[in-house]
Amino acid sequence: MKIAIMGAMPEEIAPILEKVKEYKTIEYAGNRYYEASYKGVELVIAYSKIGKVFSTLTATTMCAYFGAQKLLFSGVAGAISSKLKVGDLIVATKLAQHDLDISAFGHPFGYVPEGAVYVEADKELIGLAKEVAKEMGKPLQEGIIATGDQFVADEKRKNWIGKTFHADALEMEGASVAVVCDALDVPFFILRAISDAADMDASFSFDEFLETSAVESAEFVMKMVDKLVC
Ligand code: 3QA
Repeated sequence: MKIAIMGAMPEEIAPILEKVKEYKTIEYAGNRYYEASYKGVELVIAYSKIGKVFSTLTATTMCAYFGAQKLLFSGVAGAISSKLKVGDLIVATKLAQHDLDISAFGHPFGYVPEGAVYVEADKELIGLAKEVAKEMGKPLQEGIIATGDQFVADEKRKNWIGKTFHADALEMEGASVAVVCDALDVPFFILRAISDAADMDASFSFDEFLETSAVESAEFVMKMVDKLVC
């Protein structure tokens, strides 16, 4: 089995590379991919760079070029739900693109013809995550994640996204990764640890908590890999 572990920023995959210790670096399409063998399974690890376009490229490469059969995303997110505080973990049940807008033609936000507003994540992987959370004694929230090419640092924008998509958290890569995996029939899982509240203090909070929250998420994802292996 080959499993892809993806992040958007170097900080999001650093704890994973630390854990696998030995890996081979492959350059492809302007990015670095790290191949490792871990407890008998093959891993391909990469950060895409920020946003929907780069994450689409990386997710596609991991699945279509490297042949990953499952994709686990690990990273940080801005909270929309007041139940999510810095460091808390959220797993996406489904994802939407909050900045995809042809509403001028009467279509709902996030929708384009032949697409869908939401892409659903793999239920088995979410089930596995619940087991992991229980074993670790860590609270894990489930919810809708909204994705767009925008670092949201504005209460009004955040509330609009929350209301329009019933979203609990927001980030910049999940929904594009979801579209790729759905199209290529690769089960996927998007996990995020909260780094900020997407409000006027978001950039400061993000800078302060990026590393620690990225570690929270990465540790959980590696526990998922351990479970998938046995
Ligand atoms: C944005 C990162 C991108 O990969 C999405 C973090 C956390 N809080 C968010 C928010 N709005 C949107 N997304 C997020 N990730 C970081 S840009 C700063 C880069 O600094 C999730 C996320 N409020 C680089 C150094 O200058």
